[in-house]
Amino acid sequence: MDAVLQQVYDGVLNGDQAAVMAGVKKALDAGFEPGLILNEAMVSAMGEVGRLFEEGEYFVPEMLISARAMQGGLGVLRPQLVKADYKPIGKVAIGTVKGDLHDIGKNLVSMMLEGASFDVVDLGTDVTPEKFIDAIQNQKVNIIGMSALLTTTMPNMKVTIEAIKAAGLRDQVKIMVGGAPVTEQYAREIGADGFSPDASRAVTVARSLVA
Ligand code: B1M
Repeated sequence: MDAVLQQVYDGVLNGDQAAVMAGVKKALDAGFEPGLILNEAMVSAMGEVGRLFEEGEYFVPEMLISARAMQGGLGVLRPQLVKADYKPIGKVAIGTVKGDLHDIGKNLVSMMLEGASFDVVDLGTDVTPEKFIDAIQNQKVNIIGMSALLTTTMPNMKVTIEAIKAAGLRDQVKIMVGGAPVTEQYAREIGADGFSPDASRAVTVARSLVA
């Protein structure tokens, strides 16, 4: 790996936010594509953090400081990922489902959607079905996006869809789901309209949902 990308990778792995932010700036100045910096250096380092956690070498505090370091780098990358010529093609309310605090993937999906000219309402983390319903009723969104990283919070996607149905709003929105444990089959089973395994394909799916 190129030295500057390695600096970003190591910074995420070691939870060194300043090194990640400086490394991302350097990589952008050196002409690296924002998507390449994101995937080769940052997302892959986060995958390694997960592996070290599984092996008992990293614990929650290490995961947390790595996540903060990655968020710092995303802050620097964001303007490059989001296009300037903004003309919304749809409105998406997105959040992590109730009980889930993992927001890095959700933030990436939001950025990519903004970059693809969607208006994005970020509902944040630990979002209750009521909050999603409120967004449909009061923010005129076309798409609800739900993210879950835990097998224990995934079922709250189904709970939210059932609540949207019970509120009589299901035909007013399309529902897109994603997150590491979520699969296409699971998305179908719970009655979602779309699934994406990553942030860039989330844009393709969202486009097809508003087409
Ligand atoms: Co947590 N954590 N964590 N964690 N954490 C995982 C998810 C875990 C797999 C680690 C492991 O054991 N290997 C494991 C889950 C196991 C399971 O359920 N099967 C786990 C656990 C157990 C936990 C706790 C329970 C730990 C504890 O307290 N004992 C706890 C739970 C907290 C909670 O949510 N209630 C916890 C806490 C945390 C931190 C707070 C420390 C931190 C999160 C900080 C933050 O997000 N602000 C954290 C982190 C960093 C991770 C790992 C290491 C990295 C997650 C990440 O950011 N990945 C993770 C291990 C791993 O994933 N390898 C792990 C990078 C991100 C870019 O990928 O989020 O998958 P991802 O998003 C992708 C796609 O999934 C997709 O696009 C994104 C970009 O391409 N996508 C969508 C995501 N949402 C989408 C929505 C869409 C479409 C696509 O449409 C709407």
